[in-house]
Amino acid sequence: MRAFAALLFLLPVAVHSQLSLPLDCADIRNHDNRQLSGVYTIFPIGSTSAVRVYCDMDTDRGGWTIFQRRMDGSVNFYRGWDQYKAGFGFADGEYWLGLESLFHLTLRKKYELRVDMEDWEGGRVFALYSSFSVDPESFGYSLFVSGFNDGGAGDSLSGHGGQKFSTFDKDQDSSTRNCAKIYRGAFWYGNCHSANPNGLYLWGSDETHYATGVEWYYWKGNNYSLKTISMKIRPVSSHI
Ligand SMILES: [Ca+2]
Repeated sequence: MRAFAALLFLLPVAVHSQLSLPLDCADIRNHDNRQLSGVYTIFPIGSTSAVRVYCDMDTDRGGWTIFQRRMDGSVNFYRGWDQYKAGFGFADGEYWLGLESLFHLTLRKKYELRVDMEDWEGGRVFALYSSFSVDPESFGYSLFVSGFNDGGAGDSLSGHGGQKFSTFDKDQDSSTRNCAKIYRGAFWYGNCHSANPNGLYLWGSDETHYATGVEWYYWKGNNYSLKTISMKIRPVSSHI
C-alpha cells in the first residue's frame, strides 16, 4: 500500500515531463507564444532524441522549425549519406537537421513548408508549400511536396517531388550521372535540379562551375548562389 501511494505521487510528474517534451518549434510557441526566435531543444524522435534547432518565431506568426539554413558559408555541406541522415552543423548558424528527424516529424503531423531566401542585393522572397513530408529511409527518404504558393521566389521545388534523396556516396537520382557529385550538393535530385540549397556557398554570381551554388533556379537562374536560404516547416493545424 505504501509503495502504491509512492507510485501515485511520482506518476503525475513522470507523465507531465513526457508530455512536455516539444516535438517541434510549434509546440514551443504554443506553450508560450511570447517566445523569441532563437535556438531551442526539440525531440523529433522521442525522449532520447534531443536536438538543438533554430526556431523562427517571427515569420507569419512563427512556430517554424528550420531544418536547413545557409547564411555565411561557414559550414561544409558537401557531405555523405550518414551525415545527411543524422544531421550536421550548428543551430545558431548553418545546419541540416537530418533526414531521419524529418521523416519522424512529418510522420507525426501534417506540415507546410516555407523556403525563405535572400540575394546579395537585398532582395527577399519566399516559396510556400501547403504540404510537405519525407518517406522512411527504406523508400530513400523520398520527397512529397505540393500546394505551391508564390512569395516571389517561383516554384523550384515541385519538380523535385517524388525523388529520393541523393548524396555523392548514395546516388538515388533519376539521372544516369551522379547529380550530387556534379552539382556539389545533396538533395532530392531528379535529372538533376532546379534548386540546390545544399550546394557550394559561392558568394553570389559565378559562371565558372555550372549550377553548383546555393541556387533557386526560378528566382535567380543557374549561376547565382544565394546569400541566405532557410527551409522551415510548421504543422498545418497551428496555422489557424
Ligand atoms: Ca544517377
